[in-house]
Formats: sequence, C-alpha cells, structure tokens
Amino acid sequence: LGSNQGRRAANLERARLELDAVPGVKVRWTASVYETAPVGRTDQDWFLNTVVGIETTLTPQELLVRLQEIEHRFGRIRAREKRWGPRLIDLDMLLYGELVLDEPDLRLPHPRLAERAFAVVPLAEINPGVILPGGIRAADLARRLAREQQICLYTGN
Ligand code: PH2
Ligand code: MG
Ligand code: MG
Repeated sequence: LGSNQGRRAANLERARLELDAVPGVKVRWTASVYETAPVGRTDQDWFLNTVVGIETTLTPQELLVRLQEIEHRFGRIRAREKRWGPRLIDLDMLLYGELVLDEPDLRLPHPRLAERAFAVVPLAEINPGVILPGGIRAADLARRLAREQQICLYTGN
C-alpha cells in the first residue's frame, strides 16, 4: 500500500479497511507504516508505505479487480497519471502464496519487489522467512535494501 498525496496515513488506513471489507478477503497481518523516498521519479513527495497480509478465497485476477476498485473509489484515474508518479493510494499485489504468474496485467511475484526497500522492509515484518525472487529471505534482503534506500519508521510526527 502506498500514498504520497493528501492525508497519507489516513489513506493507507482507509484502504486497509476497504480491503478487509471485500467479500472473500480477510486482512490478517499489518506491518508498520514507513516513510520512504520516492523511487522511479524522484521529483515528488515522500510516500508512506505499508504491507498487509491477507487470507483470501479470490483468485489473483479477482483480487486485482478489487484492488483497482478501491483505488478508483479514492478518485484515481489511471489514464491521467504518470507511471511512478504521485498518487493518493496505490495497491499492489506483491505475492500470492508461492504462485508465479506472468500475464499482461498481473505478474507475480511483483516484478520489482526485490529491488524496493519500501515493499520488502514492511513485508519482512510480516513474513521474515519468505523467500523472494533471487532466492533470498525477506529479512535478509530488507536489511540490505534499507542500507541503500531512504526509509524510516513513520511515527506520525
Ligand atoms: N510507488 C511507485 C513508484 N515509486 N516510491 C515509494 N517510495 N513508494 C511507492 O509506493 C512508490 C514509489 C509506483 O507505484
Ligand atoms: Mg506501485
Ligand atoms: Mg499499482
């Protein structure tokens, strides 16, 4: 979950609640919120990011549609925004169990997951032992990425 516009922390919390309210989705784990330097396009505000772990009976494609519906309810209009640009809320699927999927609109694990401290650090809180692309444990990769990228625990101050 990511947000770098508006009330960022409130956006993350609302998205988490909306996700939990989706039929067939239960949010089981929630990582801390981190403030993170923008990756990809650096000329934008810092993000708040977190990761949630869910249990679901939905397929990845069904879940993707639900994530996009939530983004849409925040007023996100994809056609009007830049890739990697500012956003009120961004909901990305990082992993779906151990599934590997390569479809035009959905690749799992998320193709850039293992490069991004803002995803791996909170993920490692929830599941330190999960093996990420590259064959490395989330906790080990998180430690490495956190040294290279700007990320700090968000306390609300
Ligand atoms: N999301 C992006 C691009 N860059 N940078 C940070 N720090 N956090 C994000 O969630 C993020 C980003 C595209 O979705
Ligand atoms: Mg994203
Ligand atoms: Mg996205």
